[in-house]
Amino acid sequence: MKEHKAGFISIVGKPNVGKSTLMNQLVGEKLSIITSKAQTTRHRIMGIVNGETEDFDFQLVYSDTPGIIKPLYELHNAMMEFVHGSIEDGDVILFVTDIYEKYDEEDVIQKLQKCQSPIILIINKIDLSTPEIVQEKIDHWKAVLNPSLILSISALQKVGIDGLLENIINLMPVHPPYFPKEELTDKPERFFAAEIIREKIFLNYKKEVPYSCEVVITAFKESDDIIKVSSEIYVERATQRAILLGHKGERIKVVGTEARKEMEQFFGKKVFLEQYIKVEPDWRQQKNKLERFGY
Ligand code: GDP
Ligand code: K
Ligand code: MG
Repeated sequence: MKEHKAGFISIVGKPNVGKSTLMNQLVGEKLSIITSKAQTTRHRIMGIVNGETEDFDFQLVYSDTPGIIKPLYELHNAMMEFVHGSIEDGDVILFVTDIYEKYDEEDVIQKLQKCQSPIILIINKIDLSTPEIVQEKIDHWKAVLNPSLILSISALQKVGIDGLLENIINLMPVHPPYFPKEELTDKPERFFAAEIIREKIFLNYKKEVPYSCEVVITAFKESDDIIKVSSEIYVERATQRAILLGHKGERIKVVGTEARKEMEQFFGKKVFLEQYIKVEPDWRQQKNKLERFGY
């Protein structure tokens, strides 16, 4: 019998450095939504990978997390709780930075310095950089954090991912699996349906509107050949509802079509999608409303 290794790998870092892109590459599935906007990821999302090497079987449980920010809303406090929980649970921390990152991350560094688990510091987006700049970043991070390992990668172009994977597996403790071997994630299908809609909203609207939206799946009924999904999109103000709808509802229709197509790919089945837009004043500021939305 081979030995079994298993552990939690927490992916943390500032907004937009490529955490979700990296998570999806490591898991081999698009579990986490990706946009060029900061604060797209609001929850801790686990992605589970099972595999084997010559010497042992393994289960890697990755957590993608929201980008580290200074909280402005009650929602942000809940998001940062996911990040702190992740750092505390991680057997290995992947601290993701990119070649643009400004050196103003005191708060994060303090938290990481106290962390007992090994930290792999990742410099992402090297496809947009030069070896000289990458070396500068490596020197900087050695000086301020001195992590167990520094790797430079391009999550988008899959450069350096295999090397990273090898290092992660090496650092995993001997432990039985935490999740059944057929499970891909800790989140239910409804969660992904809502996230897919949220991503399409982020991609189709500018400025504040996507940030004011929350998506709730009110029905998810799967039969042999189709999944019927009903969703409610909450905004904070009637004006945002009008923007979301667009003239004669044309703009939200685009969101619906894009989301339905992606759901069909994700679930491998035809999807019928319903969308309702509702106003829930100041939901981002109110604890009881956030709880209802799962924060
Ligand atoms: P997160 O906020 O840290 O989760 O970052 P995302 O994964 O959402 O990515 C933010 C933006 O950076 C998206 O537009 C990605 O396509 C882009 N991105 C991520 N990784 C890379 C990379 O290696 N190279 C380049 N050029 N862009 C990347
Ligand atoms: K992002
Ligand atoms: Mg993200």
